[in-house]
Amino acid sequence: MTTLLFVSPTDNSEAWRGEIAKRLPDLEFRVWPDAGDPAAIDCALVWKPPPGVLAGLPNLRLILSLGAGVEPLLADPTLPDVPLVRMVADGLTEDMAAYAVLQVLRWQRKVDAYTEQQRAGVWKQLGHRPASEVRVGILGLGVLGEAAARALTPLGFQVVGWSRSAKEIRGVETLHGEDGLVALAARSDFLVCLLPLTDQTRGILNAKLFATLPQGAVVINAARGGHLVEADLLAALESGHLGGASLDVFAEEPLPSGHPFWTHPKVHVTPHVAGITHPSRCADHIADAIRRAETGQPLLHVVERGRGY
Ligand code: NDP
Ligand code: OXD
Repeated sequence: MTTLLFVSPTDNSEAWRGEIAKRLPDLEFRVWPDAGDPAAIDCALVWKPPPGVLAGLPNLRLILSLGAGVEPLLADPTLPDVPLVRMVADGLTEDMAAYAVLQVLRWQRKVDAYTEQQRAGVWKQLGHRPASEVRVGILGLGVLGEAAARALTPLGFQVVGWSRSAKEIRGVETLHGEDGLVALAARSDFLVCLLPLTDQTRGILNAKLFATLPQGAVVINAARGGHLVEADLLAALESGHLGGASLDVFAEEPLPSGHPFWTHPKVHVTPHVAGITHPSRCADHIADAIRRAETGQPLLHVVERGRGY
């Protein structure tokens, strides 16, 4: 029988307790810091645990991440060397695909401009480019990037995606490698970032990449704040080269008050909600991983620590 320690400063432990109990009634669910005997704990379900907490569990054999992105965990040098399974669940994937569609449509269909017109009582058609003439580039073709691509193609958008290894996705042009990145940027009216944050991807949304984007392009970052060089984005918006940005993630979260993004007329801010780990929609994934660990079956979605995702 598994004894699980839940460690998260932000997630609702009682909601998770309830959803996991429905699936694994025999599991013992403890919530940090009330860990009881640390030697009894064999599994941890975590989001941004304080560094060192997991190292204090001598019999830990499985770490389950409440997030899809695991770079905060990998940043802890004391993280125990046991399998680390990241969050891959339909609920989260659907949420992220919907966010990508929402943000592309809000700019393409001029939602903000029409909202302003409504407030002013103005009836004026602004026109828009048909989806078939709009090119969307997606950085990262993993679980979330592929789902975003699959959600955008039926709407008629021309979708091109970029990954580390070569990929084939029906209806989507796929590129990889350095050259692939430049080719993708050159033909992205919208650039959607869904990469993991690693040493290779940190700061990838920078002045050099922005210069390659077509005039008026919009940057959508739903991955991590560390991907974006904020000053470069502000400069590209000020110069008029970029047409706007939708940002869900930031170098510092919560976004500090007074930060220029809060009031920038071309920046749309959301508070890290693009893909939410709803307990009711994501507990199946957690229960499946625990059952696999208990019965010695191969684990799915294990992080490759060497590559950082
Ligand atoms: P995956 O691991 O499934 O996919 C990552 C993709 O990025 C893969 O296609 C991978 O290529 C590609 N990639 C990684 N490194 C490189 C590189 N150096 N060059 C080119 N491509 C690269 O991750 P997910 O899709 O599940 O999640 C992506 C990220 O989204 C998470 O890491 C997290 O940071 C963020 N996220 C944000 C949320 C929010 O609410 N804002 C919610 C959930 C996640 P390959 O396929 O070749 O390995
Ligand atoms: C995640 C996130 O990585 O919520 O899942 O950002």
